[in-house]
Amino acid sequence: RQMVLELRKAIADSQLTVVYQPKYDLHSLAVSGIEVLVRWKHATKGFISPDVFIPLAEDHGLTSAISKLVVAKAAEELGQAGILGQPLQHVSLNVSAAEFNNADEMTALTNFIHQHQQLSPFIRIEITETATLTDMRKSMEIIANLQASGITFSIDDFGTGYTSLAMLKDLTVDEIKIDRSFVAELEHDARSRTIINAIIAMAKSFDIHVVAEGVETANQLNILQQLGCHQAQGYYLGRPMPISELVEHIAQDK
Ligand code: G
Ligand code: G
Ligand code: MN
Ligand code: NA
Repeated sequence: RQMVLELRKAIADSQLTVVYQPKYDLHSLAVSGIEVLVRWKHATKGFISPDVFIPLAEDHGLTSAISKLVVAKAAEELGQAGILGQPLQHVSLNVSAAEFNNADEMTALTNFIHQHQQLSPFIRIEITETATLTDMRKSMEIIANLQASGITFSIDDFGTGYTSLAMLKDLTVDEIKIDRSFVAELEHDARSRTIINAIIAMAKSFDIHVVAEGVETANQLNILQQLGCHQAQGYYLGRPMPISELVEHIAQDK
């Protein structure tokens, strides 16, 4: 409807911008990665959440255009800021299920990423756990193609689906992000702590990097550190922010 037209126009006119949420290394307590998150700055409605417009984009075949815009914007801003590699080791992008399950679109995205040579070595792609479910064999192939080109792969919202364990068995993932619902209960619920502990132990034995998402308190951070989690992300550590704030945020680490 009206909103789809506006979204198409927003894509064409570059009304979409990106923000960056820091990911902290729990050993050094310094920023070691970021997640890139898209924002729609609407002329009259203010910022529209991706929770609203990504599903719309999925329904109208606009996700690959959005991904390209996000990559181009991140390449420009991060390149100019001079923080790629030092300190950023990973730049994570969210790719939606509709795009991930389309092999041609993933090939196009991979090629587009590699056109940005400063950025491409750091790119990590996040897929929500449920997005990989539709066809496990196809997912394996798509992930293998990404990895062959040097792009690493992460499972977002890990633990929320019904196939978490099957995924660890069959997919060669580089990273998992423990869903924030487990992190939220960490302090008061021994069972959540036990689950996180088990996820970390299992991931480590597969040589998979573990990130905890949704860290909102110092206490959660402490517990995650004690459990040996590699990296953490959340409002306590840093909200999604524009590039200028990210640069300041990183400078304050030192
Ligand atoms: O950043 P925020 O909390 O508003 O994100 C809401 C949802 O939108 C999250 O599930 C997030 O993964 C998703 N999202 C954010 N940026 C992008 C993007 O560039 N592409 C896709 N496909 N999803 C995104
Ligand atoms: O689904 P995904 O993990 O990609 O969603 C990313 C979004 O999660 C971020 O853009 C941000 O809006 C939200 N987020 C990040 N940190 C926190 C947090 O500590 N608490 C909550 N409730 N949401 C967070
Ligand atoms: Mn994510
Ligand atoms: Na997530």
